[in-house]
Amino acid sequence: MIESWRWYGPFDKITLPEIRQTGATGIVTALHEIPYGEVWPGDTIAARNAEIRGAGFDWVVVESLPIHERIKRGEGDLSALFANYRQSMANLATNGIHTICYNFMPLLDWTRTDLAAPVAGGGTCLRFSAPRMAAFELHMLGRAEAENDYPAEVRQQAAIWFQQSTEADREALLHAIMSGLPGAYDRYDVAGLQQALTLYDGLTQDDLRANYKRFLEEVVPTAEELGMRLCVHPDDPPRDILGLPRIVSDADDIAWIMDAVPSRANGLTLCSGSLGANPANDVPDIAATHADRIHFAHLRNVRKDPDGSFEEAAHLDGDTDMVALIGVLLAEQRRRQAEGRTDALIPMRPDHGHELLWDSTRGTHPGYPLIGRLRGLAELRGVMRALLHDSTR
Ligand code: DNO
Repeated sequence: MIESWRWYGPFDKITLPEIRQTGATGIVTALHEIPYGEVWPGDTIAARNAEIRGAGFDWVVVESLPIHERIKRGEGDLSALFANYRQSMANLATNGIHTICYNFMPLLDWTRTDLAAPVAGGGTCLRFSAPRMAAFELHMLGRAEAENDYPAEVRQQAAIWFQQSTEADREALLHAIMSGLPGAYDRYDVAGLQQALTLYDGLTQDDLRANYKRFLEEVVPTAEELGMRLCVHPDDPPRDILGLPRIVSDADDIAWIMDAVPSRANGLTLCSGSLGANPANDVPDIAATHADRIHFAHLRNVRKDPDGSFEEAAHLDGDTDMVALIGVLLAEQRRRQAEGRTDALIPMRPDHGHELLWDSTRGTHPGYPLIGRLRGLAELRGVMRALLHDSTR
């Protein structure tokens, strides 16, 4: 697999020379500064690519070329947005970049309720607490329908948390939830979020699926012509949230997407952490089912609680059998190599990591510290090397 590392570009607190020391060879990044829906200009892509290559890496995956919210809502004349997406793809292909990760979550990207939950032995991790999320939805946002989304015990704990919470606790909860909003510029307060949610009123899962299929039909033929691989990132967490429908959460959802436009260019980012947060998901099994459509892997682990809460475990701990999963991905690579494919190697990155040692002094993006991810990469590398070694004996 191609060992890669997510770099947020020139504003990332972690520099490319530092990333070199992790042993990663691929960079995963995006032109984060370009507003959603606008074309990524060829010369801007070329300049970023030159910076990455100059530091000794390949830009192996774009994460993400984001999809404008109007496409997700199916709102108005979308032809210019589709054309812009295709143009960005063409500009990337011209620069030799052929793999694009994106998601189809309405409004939100990833969601956590705690950005620095303590880990036994020291360090911190990202955590999703169902009671805190329920407290936010029911008591801070005032979304009455959320009553139906949480079991009675969770609602009860939510009420207790809210009653005991201080202003600062509630601020921290809002901050944690808002940290997962995709755009660097969209950060809502409670009133702003209520307002933003009204744009999605009445949007059902079926509507979202129809809008998604339309997007795929608009862009996948171009991806095929350009020799590109699109790979959707699963929902995180894999469940409806804030009353917003989600359609990339489980095995059935992924089967639907793969069938909606049956082309290799319509592929999957196998994110073991996102899928692993749903107890119904057998991640190695999902990977095996869709192996030939996996173009990128996010490897991380979660430990789940019965109430729907989960936290990010160390990469080889937690509920997902990481060794089995890597075994599936390596078998798929061997299959591709046997076909003589030049794109046989699947880029992987250690997804997220605990904040360890002096990580907390660096002010990096939540989930993206240097030492925690370096530990994750080193552990995953060990598994990959051991399995590869076994398969060649
Ligand atoms: C979080 C990431 C996601 C991912 C996007 C892909 O850490 O895995 O933000 O990049 O959902 O579009």
